[in-house]
Amino acid sequence: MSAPPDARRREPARLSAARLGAIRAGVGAPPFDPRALRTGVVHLGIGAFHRAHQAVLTQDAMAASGDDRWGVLGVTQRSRGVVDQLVPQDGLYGLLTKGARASSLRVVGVHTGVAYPGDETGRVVASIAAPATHVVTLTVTEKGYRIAPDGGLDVSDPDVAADLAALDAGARTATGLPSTTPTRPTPRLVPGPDGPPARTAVGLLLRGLAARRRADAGPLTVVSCDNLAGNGPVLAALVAQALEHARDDDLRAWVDTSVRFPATMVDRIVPATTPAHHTEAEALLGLRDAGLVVAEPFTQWVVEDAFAGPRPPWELAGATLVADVAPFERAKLRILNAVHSTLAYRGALRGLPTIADAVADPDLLAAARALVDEDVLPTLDPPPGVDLRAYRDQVLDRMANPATGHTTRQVASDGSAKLPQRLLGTVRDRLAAGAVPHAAAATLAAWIAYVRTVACDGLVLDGRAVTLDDPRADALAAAAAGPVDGLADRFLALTDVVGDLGESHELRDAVGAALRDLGVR
Ligand code: CS2
Repeated sequence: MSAPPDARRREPARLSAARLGAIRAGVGAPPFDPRALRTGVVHLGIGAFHRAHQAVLTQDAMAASGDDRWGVLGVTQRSRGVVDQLVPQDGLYGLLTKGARASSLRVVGVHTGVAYPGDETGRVVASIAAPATHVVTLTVTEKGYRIAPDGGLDVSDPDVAADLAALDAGARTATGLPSTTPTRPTPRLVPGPDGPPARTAVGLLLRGLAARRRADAGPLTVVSCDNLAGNGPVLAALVAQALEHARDDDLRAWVDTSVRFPATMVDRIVPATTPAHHTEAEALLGLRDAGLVVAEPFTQWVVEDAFAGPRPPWELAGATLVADVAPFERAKLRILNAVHSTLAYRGALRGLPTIADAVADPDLLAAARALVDEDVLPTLDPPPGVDLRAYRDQVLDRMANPATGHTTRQVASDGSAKLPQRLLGTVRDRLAAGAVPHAAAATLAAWIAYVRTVACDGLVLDGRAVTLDDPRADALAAAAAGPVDGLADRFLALTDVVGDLGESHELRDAVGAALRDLGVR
């Protein structure tokens, strides 16, 4: 005889709008009815970082202002996974904040929908083109921009090529003839909501912008929230390049006058959500939550005050609107993100699973401080009101928080896309100033040693094998293999990662020496 249902351990019900009333006391519930929100923002890249950062500030801004126009259509370009997590929950999810001493949970409810363009490009394009939408935000990670070695759009990337080929398909549909006759630069029709799925963020944006212009839906602001140096201008240039392919002067002119791409600096440490986080959050919430995200308490958003039209009042939620983001962004990338990478590679090489473990290792802490003090600080102008040494200490303190469980393997991923943004500018500036950047070279060496260890010897952290998680994994593994003599040179010959830095024999020597110091053989 089977046990009566009540005697079995029952799974808690799943978080959803209908169960908002069941959220336990002590857990922050959305301070408004999420079902009543209107959509004013489209966000590309609805991963954990967005959910723990811009989404929270948007919720707080709406709560503080009573302005309910800023619900967010979240778009996931990588897989349908987030759709399956969030749609059954009506877009609701928990944010578990892990301070060094205390945790807290709140429920975020700003997403009016979640879409995967593989299935629903049309819905996303139509939403970007809707008059009520005024802002598109992006967190697609460094590699999501598909930047070529020359800084432009990587047209050799198959997904970029597919998105550009969709323009040709559009032209054929429009005229009944192929548009490839070289002597006749007819505009290519950018496909509308009915076109094939867009595969890249820039491809999707191009489609959305063209549809918005066709719909005469008014100006739009596109806000990159990724860790790219000059993220706004970089994205503007990539879109401009995609527009060249469309050969549509009217569209180009409209984008020039009606679309703005402000720069931003975003900051919050968001570790991957683990089963232990789910257990902890479920005990607090009393509901199952497949969309849970985790973050440290600190959060910061500095946004260039250059919008084409209305925007959420993010300053009411703690965002700082400034005329020039560059000094903030540069300091954050060169200090926080570069220190993170140093600790991740060196920590992983010592078998340390978390960033907090790495900060607690006196040698690694010294290496992180040396990087900042010797090589980074001489390249920075302090942002207004910021003491960069105090900022360095605050950053190290945040990283020492053991409660987040932020792993070295997570930060170590995608080095070939991250290091050009966070480290190589420092190297370039130091070399230009006639200095040999030994500490920055040591970080490059730690990356190379990490790649070699993972690709050639195998590395196990916390009982799990590490894989080489990088868009250029094959090229990196090829450079890592072979004799240790010439290892630095082989990596510094990867011009699509390091540009022309390999021409500096001082740098090659410094990286070679640092590899020897790390005991690479
Ligand atoms: C980290 C960042 O994974 C990484 O590369 O350096 O995600 C970092 O945690 C954030 O930029 C903090 O704002």
